[in-house]
Amino acid sequence: MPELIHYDVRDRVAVLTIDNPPVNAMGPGVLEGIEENIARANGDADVDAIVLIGAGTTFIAGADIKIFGTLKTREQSLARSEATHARLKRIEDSSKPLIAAIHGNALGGGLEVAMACHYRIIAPDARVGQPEVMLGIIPGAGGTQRLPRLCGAELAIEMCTGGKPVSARKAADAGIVDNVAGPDLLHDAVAFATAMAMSGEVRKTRDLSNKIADRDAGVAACTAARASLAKTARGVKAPFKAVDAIEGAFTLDFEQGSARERELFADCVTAHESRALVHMFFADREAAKVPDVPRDTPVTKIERAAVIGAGTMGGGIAMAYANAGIPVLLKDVDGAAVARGIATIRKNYESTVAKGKMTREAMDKTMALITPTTTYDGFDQVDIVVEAAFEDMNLKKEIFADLGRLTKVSCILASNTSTLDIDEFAKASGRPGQVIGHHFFSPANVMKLLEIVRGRDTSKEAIATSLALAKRLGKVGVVVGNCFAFVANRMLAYYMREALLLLEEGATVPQIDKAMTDFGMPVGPFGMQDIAGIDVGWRIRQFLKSIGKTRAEGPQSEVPDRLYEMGRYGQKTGAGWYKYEQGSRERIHDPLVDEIAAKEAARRGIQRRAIKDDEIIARIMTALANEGARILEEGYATRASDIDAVYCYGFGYPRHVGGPMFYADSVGLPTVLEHVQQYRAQFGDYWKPAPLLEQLANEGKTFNP
Ligand code: 3H9
Repeated sequence: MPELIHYDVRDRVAVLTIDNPPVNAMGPGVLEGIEENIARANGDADVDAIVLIGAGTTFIAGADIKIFGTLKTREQSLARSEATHARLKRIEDSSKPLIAAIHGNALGGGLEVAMACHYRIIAPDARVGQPEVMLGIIPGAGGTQRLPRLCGAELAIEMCTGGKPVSARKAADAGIVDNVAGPDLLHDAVAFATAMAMSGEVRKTRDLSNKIADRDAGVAACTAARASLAKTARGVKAPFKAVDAIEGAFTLDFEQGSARERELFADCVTAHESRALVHMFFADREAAKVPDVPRDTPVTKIERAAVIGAGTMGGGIAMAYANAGIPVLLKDVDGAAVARGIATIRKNYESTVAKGKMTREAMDKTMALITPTTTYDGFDQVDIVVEAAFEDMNLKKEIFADLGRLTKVSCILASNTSTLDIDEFAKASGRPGQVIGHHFFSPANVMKLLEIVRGRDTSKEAIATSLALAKRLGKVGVVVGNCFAFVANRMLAYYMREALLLLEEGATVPQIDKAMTDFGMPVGPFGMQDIAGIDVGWRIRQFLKSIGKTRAEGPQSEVPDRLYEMGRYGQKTGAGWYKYEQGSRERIHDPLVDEIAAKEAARRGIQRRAIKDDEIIARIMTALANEGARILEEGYATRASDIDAVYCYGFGYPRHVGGPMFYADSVGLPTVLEHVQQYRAQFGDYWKPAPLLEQLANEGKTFNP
């Protein structure tokens, strides 16, 4: 087994270097090794003080997240947390001064180890945080007790409930760390350790009382935090548990507070919320791995980009590039179209500035990266072009033929199409290896999903470059195959089909939307269409009709067509699935829509009935899982967790539920299969079970291994 902790002595300071690539997570042997080496240093006559530092790019990224999957029971979780608490206490009991030297990240258990050291010094660009809530848990190694003792209630609550790391400067100002180092962290840490050895001072965080002295203020901060979380943390429990644990720092002594933290930690680890969020943590990272595209595949460096089409999507894509600091040409057919696009972009940035989320200076700098144009001048210099023109095959073929001639050979030619076959324009470009789908989601500068569509001839380099670029743009890139509507919209079609059929069968628009928002979706299917525009959906249906396709198998509800014919396009026309008062986005139930649905139901011979919320969730989720299974067996997604990532980041499916495939796994595939069979008997053959679903259910397996 490789040595996880290296022991060196420099100027009578023992330097313990944690070496567990890639992020020094606290896997088996790490914490044990730290403890053993601290004991060694304490017994080493040539050592006066100890520095704990990480090898590679980071200090410690926390507990090894894979371990949580092995904790099957509350007792096992409790035992794990107890063992870690005891070990950190022994570490804190070092009689020689112990200094954590933090670079990169000290996250979760990593910060908890650092806080069990007597002092902390940090590199200027490093960050510290307690991101456990992102995994559905709370700090389980004393973080909720030591952090408030260093920085007080407010920041401890913010860090443990929000999960966002804080900068070195903020950590120093708040008292979480003692010193910000210069460019040579180890040098400064050794000097700091020497000074501490001379003073002979050993300061244990658990003995500090200054920042927790005001019990009433601490309790009041926790009460206020719970009230605020009740509005913002819908459907999740971990942030509330974190507050409960932090309150213990103010109302209990260290031992009792720690015991309470362990109990709350154990409650969280085995809950569905944590299982789902841990699944999503790995889903995000697995998505970047494409079996036949090795990690060392060469990538094109993207230094300049161009976007064709300055409409809503093109403008958003240009913003995504500019936000990542990449200069981008924004081309449209005439000056007026480009000017409109630029005006919209400016308006978007202005509103970010008005909300205080961006400075005007940063806005001006970012806007300056976007160059409007109506010609192909400069396209020979760019490393990538993203085409976001109208969904018209002939137009796209022309554009790709132009791009094939005008851009440099290494330039990636991406299309933001959501419905067309990218192999067609790949052919037209004459450079099919460079052509790839980059399907952004609206608003493209905000939504985190980038569906990377692999065509028949797309090169491995183009795929690897797209994945690296997605990360740079702050997106989760998921590589999918070139099937009709790709993965995200293909799944969405089944989600919408069921919502519309449920409406015809007797559920109401607000009922279906509420069932889905209670489930965790940010907005229900009808509210979402009112935002996107019912006219947009109508145009897509007309286009599909023209190429002889439908969005999803099964009956096609015509209720949306009736709304379109009435000019009810959604929020923008003051009416759609809901009514809206002038200038307001508040959704008001419109009985007229129920009447239209009832008429359509009568026309199709459907007997209307009262529908329970449970049926709404089960029907919609079963439709998603069954279609997901088809996508998997047809090979258009690499793994089930890729589909989970697509649905979470494309449409806001709740991460704490884990994505539609993970949800199906947690319901149990035999139950999902039973639902499909029952619906088939009740509604017709369009509810055919996907063979993969049948196979896995019969074998007692799950979509996600
Ligand atoms: C915790 O600490 C609980 C405690 O309170 C105590 C309980 C008793 N474990 O993200 P990247 C892998 S909970 C295992 O692409 P980056 C990751 O899967 C933990 N593996 O790199 C990937 O593997 P692969 C609290 C981990 O540079 C590789 O490392 N801590 C862990 O973009 C590279 O990761 C957190 O939640 C881990 N802890 O970002 C921090 N972390 O290459 C989680 C990473 O095979 N980590 N991996 O796909 C992060 O936020 C980011 O990884 C970090 C680096 C910012 C550190």
